[in-house]
Amino acid sequence: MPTEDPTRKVERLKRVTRRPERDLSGRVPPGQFITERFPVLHYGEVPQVDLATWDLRVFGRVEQPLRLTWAEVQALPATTITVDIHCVTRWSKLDTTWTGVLWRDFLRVLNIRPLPDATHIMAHCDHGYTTNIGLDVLDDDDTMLAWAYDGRPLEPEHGWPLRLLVPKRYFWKSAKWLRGLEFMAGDRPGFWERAGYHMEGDYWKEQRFGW
Ligand SMILES: Nc1nc2c(c(=O)[nH]1)N[C@H]1C(S)=C(S)[C@@H](COP(=O)(O)O)O[C@H]1N2
Ligand SMILES: [Mo]
Repeated sequence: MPTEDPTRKVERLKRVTRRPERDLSGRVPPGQFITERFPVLHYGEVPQVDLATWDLRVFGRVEQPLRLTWAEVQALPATTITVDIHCVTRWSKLDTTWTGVLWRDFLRVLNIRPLPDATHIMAHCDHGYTTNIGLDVLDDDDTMLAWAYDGRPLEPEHGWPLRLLVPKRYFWKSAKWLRGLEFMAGDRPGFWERAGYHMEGDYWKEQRFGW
């Protein structure tokens, strides 16, 4: 048996043992596994979109309803962020990079003022998909209306031309093919929430189902 001094051996092992490329501690919520792929998940068909007639409506409990064209959305201030995403079907993808307009910039630049009784939004999408999100959740520095992934326009199946990105919630809240933001007085279930998914969807609390 070679007789390497134990302390020296540990020091040598420390030098030759590769550190993990990224620190995963505190990043993978309970019951999730990491994938390098980018799964595509949605209900129904990928919509056919014509940017010439596309619009985004802001309505409900706001002082001034709005209708934005694609050109007007593109003129909004752009930010690029890198976040982890977590799907309720248990895949997580780390370090995904998105470009779009931050929620806070969206409200500020367009001077969107929710009425005092507004507490939640319903995101409305092409083909009728909906999901509900609290204004307190949206009021964060990583929520956005995203139009690019990895520096390129969204793929049609990932929500082109515009999707919501709500990184602090399970990914079903990140509505693809976004067409409307309805400000609501109180909460109301969206598409999956009506089917039994949780109203909040906080993955650190494993809020998968509403039972
Ligand atoms: N319009 C719309 N948005 C949607 C969905 C959908 O069915 N329709 N599915 C949600 C679900 S359940 C997930 S997990 C993510 C998947 O996004 P991805 O296909 O880009 O991975 O989109 C969410 N946004
Ligand atoms: Mo999902």
